[in-house]
Amino acid sequence: MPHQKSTLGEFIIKNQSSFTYSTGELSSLLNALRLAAKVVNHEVNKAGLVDLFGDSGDVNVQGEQQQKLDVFANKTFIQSLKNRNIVCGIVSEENDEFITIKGQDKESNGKYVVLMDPLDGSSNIDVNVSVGTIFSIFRRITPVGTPVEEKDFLQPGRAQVAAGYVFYGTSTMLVYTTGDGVNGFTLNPAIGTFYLSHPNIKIPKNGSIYSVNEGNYSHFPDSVKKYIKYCQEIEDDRPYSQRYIGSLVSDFHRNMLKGGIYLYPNSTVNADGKLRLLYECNPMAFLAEQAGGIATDGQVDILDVVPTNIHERAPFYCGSSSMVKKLLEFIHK
Ligand code: AHM
Ligand code: MG
Repeated sequence: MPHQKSTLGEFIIKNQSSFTYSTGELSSLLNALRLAAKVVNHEVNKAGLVDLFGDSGDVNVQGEQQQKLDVFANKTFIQSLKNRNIVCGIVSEENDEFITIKGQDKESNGKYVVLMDPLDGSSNIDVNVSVGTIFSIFRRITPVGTPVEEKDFLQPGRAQVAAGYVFYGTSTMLVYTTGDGVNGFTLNPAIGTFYLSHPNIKIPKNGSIYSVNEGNYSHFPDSVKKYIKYCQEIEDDRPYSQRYIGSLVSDFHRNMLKGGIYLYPNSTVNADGKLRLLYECNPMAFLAEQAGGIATDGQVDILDVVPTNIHERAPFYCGSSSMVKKLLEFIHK
């Protein structure tokens, strides 16, 4: 029999002992996410067959149309997390307010809070382009047994205990970190098991891809415009290739494996950019740093930003360390 790769379930258990004060609860939480990912994956893959494309008719807190699959993914992840008495609260892109979870004894006994974008890049669903789930996990700061409070969610990204994403693409992957490197697992759809396919991922120090919605160019800050022109110059290893899927998980994943920079700047139309700090930028920034890359809002590391609102946005520049440093030179000139 050929050598079998470790499964995600085995990997989670094996690494449990490396968490400080580990009691197995974080492992159980990760397993809840693993299960929900499989359910959502199944649904994403048959969306075209069962009338799951299109709008649900509802509008979320950002004023955007919610897609049917957004709603399904949101419900699935929330239910899976609720089933295990480990999480006391959830922030979701799809819910205006944070969700309080009470255990069977009606107390909020869970130790952790989860912040997530249950189906990111959802404008791509109807055209069969990859979408993803993004998650961020913190230990609560209020005492166990008391109701979860907003401040439990408003912690700087540096305090994350785990973060990751599920990538529903040509193959489905779950990529996550608990602060000890980044590991990627690919789903074998025939048997419904994630296998360790990308151990200890490192972002190449340099790359030749820049990813940005260049249609917004006229609205960008001058420094970012100049950096984009730099990427396009014929010099040394440039021009770089421009690759932009418009699905953060996919763009991030490609750049992490191949080397590159992702930019979603502030602009004259979006003063803080578009991406949400707590469930888009923070988890990606944790992964990027763990893989040897950099994530910044242009002034400070994303992980050091102190949030004041659960749905706040932040400019986001992330990827290969040399490329992000070069961009920062332009910003600070
Ligand atoms: P969403 O959460 O509404 O799906 O929006 C987030 C997405 C990211 O995945 C992607 O990187 C970005 O929005 C693309 O935005 P734009 O279409 O403005 O380039
Ligand atoms: Mg999103």
